[in-house]
Amino acid sequence: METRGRYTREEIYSQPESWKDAYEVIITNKKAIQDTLLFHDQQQVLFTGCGSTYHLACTAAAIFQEMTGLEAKGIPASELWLSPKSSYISKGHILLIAISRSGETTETLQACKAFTANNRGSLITFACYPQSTLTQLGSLNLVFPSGMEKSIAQTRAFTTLLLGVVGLCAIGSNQLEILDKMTAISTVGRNLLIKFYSTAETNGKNLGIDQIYFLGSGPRYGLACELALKMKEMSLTHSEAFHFLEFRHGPKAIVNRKTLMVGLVSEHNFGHEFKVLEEIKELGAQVLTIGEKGTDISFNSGLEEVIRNILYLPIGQMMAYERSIAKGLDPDHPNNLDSVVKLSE
Ligand code: F1P
Repeated sequence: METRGRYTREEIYSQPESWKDAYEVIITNKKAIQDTLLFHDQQQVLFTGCGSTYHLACTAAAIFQEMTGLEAKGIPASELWLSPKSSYISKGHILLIAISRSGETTETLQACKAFTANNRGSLITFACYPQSTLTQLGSLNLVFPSGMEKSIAQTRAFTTLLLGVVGLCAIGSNQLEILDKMTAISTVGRNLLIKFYSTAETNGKNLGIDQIYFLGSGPRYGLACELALKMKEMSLTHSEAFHFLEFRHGPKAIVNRKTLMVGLVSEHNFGHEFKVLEEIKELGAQVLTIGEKGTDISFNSGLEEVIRNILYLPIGQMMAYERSIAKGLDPDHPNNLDSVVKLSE
């Protein structure tokens, strides 16, 4: 029995169960979310985090803006902390949503403390660990314990917090029908992991590949960044993320026969996105497509895009896990990393 990566593997496979608990957290806090979001006239909406949770912040901001029509931006917590003038508007009420698995990352805590001390607006926090420092800082603190993890690289935490964010956006935009439909995601996720396990394994174990790129646009750009980070952390592979059409503007030069291109394909820009992938294939790269239908890995979920976005993650995470094992590494213990970055202040 392989013991390397056993926590990561368990965390990846248990995601659909964890999503159910996250949904309950959102339902329990529905009124508090409505009160916090609707009470003020927000002049600026920012999502923040570090590493994985920064990528989540980027996806969250895109979803928030799509659903509410209000401008929103994802920004690393270190920028809010160290470069507040270039991050915040100078006047007006700001909504800051801070996301952290541990609730203990120094930059995130520092950014939130300064935000509150300077009376900049409302702070909502998302974390997985009850009693962590971050959960004491917001006007509303949402805690998702089912996302807690033993391994360093985030997998279950990321998607669990993402589901929480989608719930918050559904409530904030008063699209309560989206909230109702979110209950279907766990079953779809479970079936997806079973059905496409071998595709993830085959692609992950292919050591003939030495560079892996992820393409995603709109809310999927943050997801593409997160999957590239998984590849780096777990499998020490050169990996980057790009917006689909940006890939033609330079990055295309690095494509060769050892390239795997993973496309997080959307439904409404399917045609444009597939053209990019076809060009990359002609250059000799291998291409793997993930999307609702007509792709190598198809969700066939029938769910709204905002809900099914979460489904892009598990297969990419599995690929990183399999590649790590195939390279003789331990996915639970990436090189040079700790699960939380705590800086001496
Ligand atoms: C964020 C984070 C992780 C990363 C690394 C260090 O932590 O950057 O994404 O994998 O292990 O910490 P958190 O603030 O979400 O707990």
